Formats: sequence, structure tokens, C-alpha cells
Amino acid sequence: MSKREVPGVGPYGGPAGGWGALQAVARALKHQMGVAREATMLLKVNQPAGFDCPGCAWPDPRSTSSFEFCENGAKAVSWEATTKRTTPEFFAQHKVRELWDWSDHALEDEGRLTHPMRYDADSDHYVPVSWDEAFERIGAALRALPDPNMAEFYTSGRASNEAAFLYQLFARRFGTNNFPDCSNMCHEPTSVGLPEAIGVGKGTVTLADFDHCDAIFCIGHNPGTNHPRMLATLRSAARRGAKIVVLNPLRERGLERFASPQDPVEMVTGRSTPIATDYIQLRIGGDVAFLKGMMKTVLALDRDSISKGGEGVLDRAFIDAHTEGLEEVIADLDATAWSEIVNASGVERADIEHVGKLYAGSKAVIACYGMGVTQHHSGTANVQQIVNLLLMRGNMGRDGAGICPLRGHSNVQGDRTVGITEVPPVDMLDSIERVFGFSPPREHGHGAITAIEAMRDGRSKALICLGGNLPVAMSDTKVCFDAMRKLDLAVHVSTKLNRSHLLTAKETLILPCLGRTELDVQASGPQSVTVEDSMSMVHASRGSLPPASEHLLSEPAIVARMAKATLDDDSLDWDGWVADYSRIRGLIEAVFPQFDGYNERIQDPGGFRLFNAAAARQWNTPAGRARFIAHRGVMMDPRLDRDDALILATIRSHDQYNTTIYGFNDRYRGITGRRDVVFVNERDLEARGLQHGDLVDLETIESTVSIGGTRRLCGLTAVAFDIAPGSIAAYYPEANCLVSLADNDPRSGTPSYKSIPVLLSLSQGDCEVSADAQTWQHGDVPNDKTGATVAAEMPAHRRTTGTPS
Ligand SMILES: Nc1nc2c(c(=O)[nH]1)N[C@H]1C(S)=C(S)[C@@H](COP(=O)(O)OP(=O)(O)OC[C@H]3O[C@@H](n4cnc5c(=O)[nH]c(N)nc54)[C@H](O)[C@@H]3O)O[C@H]1N2
Ligand SMILES: Nc1nc2c(c(=O)[nH]1)N[C@H]1C(S)=C(S)[C@@H](COP(=O)(O)OP(=O)(O)OC[C@H]3O[C@@H](n4cnc5c(=O)[nH]c(N)nc54)[C@H](O)[C@@H]3O)O[C@H]1N2
Ligand SMILES: [Mo]
Repeated sequence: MSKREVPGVGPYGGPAGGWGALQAVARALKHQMGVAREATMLLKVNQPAGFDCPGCAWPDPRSTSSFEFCENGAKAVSWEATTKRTTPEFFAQHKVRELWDWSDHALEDEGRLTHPMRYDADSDHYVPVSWDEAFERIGAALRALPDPNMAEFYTSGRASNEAAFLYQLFARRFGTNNFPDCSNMCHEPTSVGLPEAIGVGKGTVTLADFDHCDAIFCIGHNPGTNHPRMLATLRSAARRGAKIVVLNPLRERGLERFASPQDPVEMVTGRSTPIATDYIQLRIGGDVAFLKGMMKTVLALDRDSISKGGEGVLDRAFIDAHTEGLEEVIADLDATAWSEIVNASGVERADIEHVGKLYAGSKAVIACYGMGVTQHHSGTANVQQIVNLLLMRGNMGRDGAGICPLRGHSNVQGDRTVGITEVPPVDMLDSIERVFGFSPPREHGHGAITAIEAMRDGRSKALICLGGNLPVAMSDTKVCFDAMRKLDLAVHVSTKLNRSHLLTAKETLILPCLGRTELDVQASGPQSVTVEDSMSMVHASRGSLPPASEHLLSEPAIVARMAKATLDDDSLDWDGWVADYSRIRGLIEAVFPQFDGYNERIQDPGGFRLFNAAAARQWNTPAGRARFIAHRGVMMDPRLDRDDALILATIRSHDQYNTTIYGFNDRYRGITGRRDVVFVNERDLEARGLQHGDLVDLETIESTVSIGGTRRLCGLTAVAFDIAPGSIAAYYPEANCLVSLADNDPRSGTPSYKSIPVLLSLSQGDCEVSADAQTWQHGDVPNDKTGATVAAEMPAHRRTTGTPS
């Protein structure tokens, strides 16, 4: 391959982890804060007596005696524990109109918010406001709404169980179930698909199962970047000979080779451990087809064995005793032709059969999956296909076997458990009524998409955000931005400045809060909060750093004071609860019986595991059985029925945390100092007469479902990459403007961020949404009274291309 030189694009030859990871941490720490402080702090991450790492929801080994090194955990911590500050003086110097032109990286890189701030439209500046006045204004604006369902209560997944529980109590007492949350954009297909199939909406495995399985399937997730501590688990499984099968359109280095920074031999010798035994680069969106091919293979082996008088390959004892619906799945498998499967998955039949046989020959299998599975039109179907495959051989609810959805935010699972949901279960509402003596609303509320639609249409007028960056994280950027600007009230409980804050409403407030790493002292003394990881383990987290500013309040305190200022109900003891978080846990326990003994059980450093019925082979489904659920055919998007169509997935770089852009490098994919790239297979470039390094435009393929016609993103640099033919990838959130609100999984409402049908062509340089200067944020300017458009020329460091950090 004769490749031309492209700035910031080169090969990466090393393994994941290793010295590169240590160097990256050193750079991140230097960029953010002093060294002495950091050393003691990092050692406390994921230690029994310390705070829970805000980086991801992967669990900790039970005996956390040695520090588990994690590059991206260290980045998350140093980003929060930075010594940089975004002060009232900063806001006095910069109009909101001016900040709009800054990149997402530059906004957050100003450091921690220090004071509560209120937007002043006349001066176009944020100005300081006292906490009392802030809460009064919020209460007044909420009370002024004609209907409580005109308010949206958004939650991002860092909020602790304590903060989230008070928050849902506040909103339900106020009178709404409008709880859009980051889960709606993430693992909703898990929350919808798993309960139908196995009766619980969570994964069934524990860390110990990884020591007992003989095969692990890694489907559509990138642990080297997003769950780095999982690499240690995969590494030890690989070393004891477990098969690790990867289904991923891109070659992700972390799934190929890992050098453990904790292994002196690997560090000194430069050796690394191979992770994947089989790496299948299927087409984006090809999972349903591939999984069906595997199941067809299992079925064929089974029939062959039976015909020869053998006992078969299916686990008939399990299937008979525990499941229903296999016949329909078999009928569908028989009706689905291999030609369709090969075409839709982009994988040869022999390769699919090889993996199918490997599965059939394994005694205990774990299937892990992430956003590559959920963020599709077929997201829920994808999840249920994985369950079908596991159920066929009884790989559910026994040692070394089960399903393992990799949750995103460090407490996104806990937030759901304690009531953040727009579709509240009846028994939870009954419990709330019993414990608190009021009748919570029963009608279902808004999720992320329906909340944005309501804001767009003027049906919702207030948005409270407990963390996150909703309009930037959501699909259909322009619709979201416009919707934000129509609000009467926008409240952001945040640690750092982000673009959501610049999309001002009539009344807009930024309420700065304590982070995970910080000491939280209330009337009864220092407090711990609790979080639940991907494997249903609940444990305590206690910050130790001095707060970034003396003016910060904790999230539970902010929620409680918003509630007090809004509600007229003296029976709720908000002050007493915030004074002592163990009282909040007492309330959680009263509402959710599974938290029985909550305060005592978190004394154990490892915490405790919430009961998981499916893991015990108890099926909370209508028939009391696990269900095989058939989905017809290979679920190809009809928009791809043309020769020049490509399918785009939006992915995370190694230097970002969702919409938080730490820096501009994506080390394992060989990208340095920029994000304005699109990864394309060499063959697809050639077919279009394009070369590695060409400036290109993306245009969506119109369909009946999308509203508002085609969407374009211009000026990306094409990078020839080891990605399945027909599949391309670009970074999130820059490419979110290409995803229509209507493009989602109809079962769960999760946006199809990873299956966007597009055309790729040489850049015409004519489009309004350009990848370079973050005018992808859309040319219209929110707060500029003169109506001038955003200047394309910005200081280099404000761009999506930046200096390597
Ligand atoms: N450092 C860091 N850690 C994080 C985050 C972060 O942004 N940065 N985000 C957190 C959050 S909220 C989440 S949800 C998780 C996300 O963690 P992941 O689930 O790993 O998320 P993504 O980076 O979006 O990419 C998923 C992978 O799916 C693959 N993929 C794309 N399309 C398909 C497909 O059709 N089929 C298959 N099989 N694979 C496909 C991509 O190539 C990519 O490797 O990580 C959490 N942890
Ligand atoms: N195209 C595309 N879009 C996607 C995805 C994708 O793969 N592709 N992934 C989706 C997924 S999986 C998710 S989870 C969503 C994420 O959506 P969100 O959870 O809304 O977004 P984040 O970027 O994680 O939020 C970052 C902000 O959170 C605030 N913050 C950080 N720590 C704290 C804290 O401790 N407390 C409080 N109150 N605030 C804090 C900071 O102000 C920071 O600016 O994005 C989704 N959007
Ligand atoms: Mo997520």
C-alpha cells in the first residue's frame, strides 16, 4: 500500500497499555495538576477506602489490594482533580457568544466551575448568583409551569445512588416521570431487551465467572479505550487458554495485544499478551446476520449429532426446564438463507461456521457487548439474538457463563436501579407512595428523544440536567440546539463548562457541584456515596481531595435545595436527609427491598451484590421461563440497497470521555493532534477514486423515516484503515449532526449512532457544517444580537484539530 504522508496520521505498532499508557498518564497529569497531590490520590482510586473511579463501570477485583493501573481512569481523575478553574472573572471576560466559538475541548479545559452562575441576556455574560437566589429562581420557574409534565429531569450516569434517588423523588413529588437520561442513548436496548428475554435488565455474570469460562465473545465494544481495566481480566483469561472471539468491524489494538503496566516482564521486555484468538471484522450492523449464522451452525451440528445417535449440541435439559420459544427461532434460522447471512454480515460462510463450531465446542461462554451492539435500529433485536445464542447451550445462570453488557458511565446502572426511569414499574411507584405518603404520577414520561421533541415543539419548557451534556450527546444536533434555546428554564448541575451551558434559555443557571474525588462534608460529618457497577455490585465511594472551590455543593444537597424551593410539602425532610446520607440509603432500602441492610453491607469494602434472578435461573417473565425471541431475517437497512452506500458508525477516540474531549490523539488508531478524520477501507476509497488523505464530505442517504432531508458533514480527512469494506467510522460527537432523531431503535428509542447510511465523496467545500472549525455546531449563532455568523477562522487550539496533548 503506497500511502501518502498525511499530517497527524500514522501507523501505531505497539500493544495496548505498555509504556505508551504510562507516558500518556504523565502527560495528562502534567497538563492538569501538580504531581504530589496526584500520587496519593490515584492510589486511592478503586481502593476500598477511596473513591470509585469515574472512568467506567467495570468492577474491581474483590480484594483490591494493589492499585489497578488504568490510563483512562487516570485521565478521568486528573480531568476532575485539575488545578485549573473557571471563575466568575473568566465569565466576566468572555461573552457567551464568544465562548460559542470555542471547541468542546477548550471549554472544559478551563477547569472546574467555582461559583453558581446565572445567564444575563442583556450583557450576554454569565454573572455570579448566590445559591439562595439560584434556588429561588428555579423554584419560581418550575412552579410557574402550567403542567409539571412540561419539565424534563435529565440524568447523566455519574450521579450517585443517593443523588439520583433524591432527584427522582423530587421530580415525582413535583408531578412528572419525565426522566430522559444517558441510558436512553446507551444501553436502553439492554434495559428493554433483556427483561423480555431473561426477566432482568442487567448482566448476569460476575468477575469470578471470567476465571471459569472457556470462551469470551467481545461484541461491539472497545475495552482498550473504554473499559481499560477489563484488559487485565481478558489478559488473564487469554493466558489460561480461554478463547476470545472479537466481533468488530474495526481492528482495535486493545483487543489484539495488551502489555500490562503491572507486569515488570512485559514492561521491560516489550512483550505483550495476545488477546483475541479470533478477530472477525464483520460489516457494521452485520451482527444479527452473523449471530444467526452461528446459530445455524450450532443447529446443523446438533442435527448431525442426533442423526448419528449422539446427544446433540443443544442443552436440551436446560431448554426443556427453563425456556420457551426455541421452535420459532429455529423456524426463522431455517428460513434465513446463508447467502443473505454472508451478504449482510460481510463475513464468509466458512469463517462464520468456524466461530459457530468454536462456540458449540465451549463448555462455558460469556458474551460481552457494548455500543457496537446497542446503537442500531436493530439494537434490541441484537441483544436478544445474543441471548438466543447463549440459551441454546444453557450459557446463562451457571459458573463461567452468561451475558455481560458493558455499562458506560460509572453509575448509570445504579441510577436506573434507584428509580431514574421514564417507564416506572408499578411496584416501585406503590412503594414510593407507601414510604412517602404521596401519589407519584403513574403515566409514563419522556425519554431522551421524546424530551427533545417536546422541547422542540414547545410542549416542555424547563430542563434540569443532573450532569451531562444532553444536546451535544444526542442525535440531530441542530434540532437539539434549537430546542434548548426555546426553553424558559435551563439548569445545569455540572463540574465543568460545556456547550449545553451556552444554549441559553430565558432563565439559565449553572450550579457547580463536588466531584467523586472530593471530600463531601455535611452536618453529620464526611459522607460516602454509593454506586453500582456493571455486575450489580454496590459499594461505597468517598472522596478525599479538598473541593475545587469553597462554594461548591454536593449533588444531593443541590437536588434537595431545588426540591425545597419548588415543592410545598413539609413532610419531606430534605435537610435531614442531606445532613446524613445514610438516611437517604435508609429511604432507598425502604423503597427497594433488594437493598436490605444497605448501610451495613457497604461497610464491606467490596460492597454487596444485588440479587440477580436470571443469574440464579429464576426467570421473572410472564411464563416464568427464559425466552428465545425470534427476529425475522437479517435486518438490513433498505437505504443500503445501492452500490455506493456506506454505513457509518460514530465512535470514541482514546482521548475523550463522551463529549469531554481530553485531547486530540487517538493513539491506538494512529491519530495525533486531530479529530477531523473518517476511517475508510482502502477498497472503498479506490472505488470512489479517492486517496488516503483526501478531504471528503459525508452525506446521509434519505429515507422515509428521517425528517428534514439529507444531512451533511464536510471537510473530513479520509484515512485508509483496517475496517470492514462498506463500513466507515468517524468520531462522536462531531458526527452527531448526521443522525436524525427519527433514526433509532423503535423498541428502545436508542439513536442509531452506529448505523448511518451515507455517501462519501471528494469535498465540495460548500457546506455549512464543517468538521474542521467545529462549525459542525451549525452556523447560526445563538446569542449574538447582531446576527452575524460564526467566523470560520479561529485560533488553532480552538479547533477540532489541536496540538497533541
Ligand atoms: N475512556 C473512556 N471510557 C469510557 C467512555 C469514553 O468515552 N471514554 N464512555 C463510557 C460510556 S458512556 C460507554 S457507553 C462506554 C462505551 O464503550 P464502547 O461500547 O466500547 O463504545 P464505542 O467507542 O462507541 O465503540 C464500540 C465499538 O463498537 C464497534 N462497532 C461499531 N459498529 C459496530 C457494529 O455494527 N457491530 C459490532 N460488533 N461492533 C461495532 C466499534 O468499532 C468500537 O470498537 O464506555 C464508557 N467508558
Ligand atoms: N454519535 C454518538 N453519540 C453518542 C454516543 C455515541 O457512541 N455516538 N454515545 C452515547 C452514550 S453511550 C452516552 S452515555 C451519552 C453521554 O451523554 P452525557 O452523559 O450527557 O455526556 P457526558 O459527555 O458524559 O457529560 C459530560 C459533562 O458532565 C459533567 N460532569 C462530569 N462529572 C460530573 C459530576 O461528577 N457531576 C455532575 N453533575 N456533572 C459532571 C461535566 O460538566 C461534563 O461537561 O452520549 C451518547 N451520544
Ligand atoms: Mo454510555
